[in-house]
Amino acid sequence: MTRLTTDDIEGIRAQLVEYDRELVSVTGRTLLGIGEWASGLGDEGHLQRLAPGKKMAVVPIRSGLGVISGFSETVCGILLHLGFDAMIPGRSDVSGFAEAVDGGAQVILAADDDRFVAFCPRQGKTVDNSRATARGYVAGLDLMAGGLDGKEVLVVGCGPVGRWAVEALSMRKARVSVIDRVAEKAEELTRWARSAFQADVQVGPDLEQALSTHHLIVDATNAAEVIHARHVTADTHVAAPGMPCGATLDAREKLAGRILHDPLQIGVATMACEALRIIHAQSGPVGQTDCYGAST
Ligand code: 2YC
Repeated sequence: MTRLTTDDIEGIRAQLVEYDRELVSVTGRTLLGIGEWASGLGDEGHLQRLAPGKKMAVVPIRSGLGVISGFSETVCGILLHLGFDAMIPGRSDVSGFAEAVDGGAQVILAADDDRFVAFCPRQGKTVDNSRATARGYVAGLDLMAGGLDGKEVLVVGCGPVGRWAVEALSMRKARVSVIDRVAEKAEELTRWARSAFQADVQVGPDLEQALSTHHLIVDATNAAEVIHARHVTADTHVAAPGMPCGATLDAREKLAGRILHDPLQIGVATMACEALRIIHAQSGPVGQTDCYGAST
């Protein structure tokens, strides 16, 4: 996913209550509810009973291009908004990790230039942001569209988010087509889907035709101006994770109420919910059957 800038994230914390209202109008659920739906925690509110007392930490990482001003604070603010006991240690990097663990954190979130990961040290497990973001946005599309079973969905962009979106869509029994500027990346993704979970994923036709014949679209590109107003009909719903948004301003106006897009929130909410399942599973079953049909 594209490296965020301070500008991308600066208003997020102050607008989380307003964003929840927007998400409820578009999907029927809040940020927490989408995270629960994405992570298989099922009914809204179940997680709230599990969240209190679960300590989380967000550790700033100075490697590579360094810290993004506001990134850790924004991630921490989203976790607090969801009801988790979240903090940022006084130190960064290894010292910050040690402080977090010593302080009893059961989930530690950290991002370098290549990956953003939630660590569950006691369980020896991790939650990857790209996979969680894909699952969160597919869950949101599922909620917007009233279910995806048997429906045709187009995934534009065959990078990590597109790959995990194909997995999440296939688990929800959607009929998936993928497209990428580099045709071989689309072909490779269909081969992986077939071998990894026996899904019959199609390589879409050219982009213009694919966008004109699909009403359910996941924009998993890191490009702007992929989806234009001419592609949008009254039945079109778009899930557009990360920056920049792939739908043009004109397209977003036509899509009002039928598009999901944010730089970080849905991905972090899904990471937190998936991490909670991991640490809670350690202490007895959660007792839900998740949206993937697996018992938890
Ligand atoms: O402030 C810090 O700790 C930095 N090391 C954070 C760098 C995050 C780089 N990644 C991104 O901006 C995007 C995020 C949406 C998550 C994945 N890529």
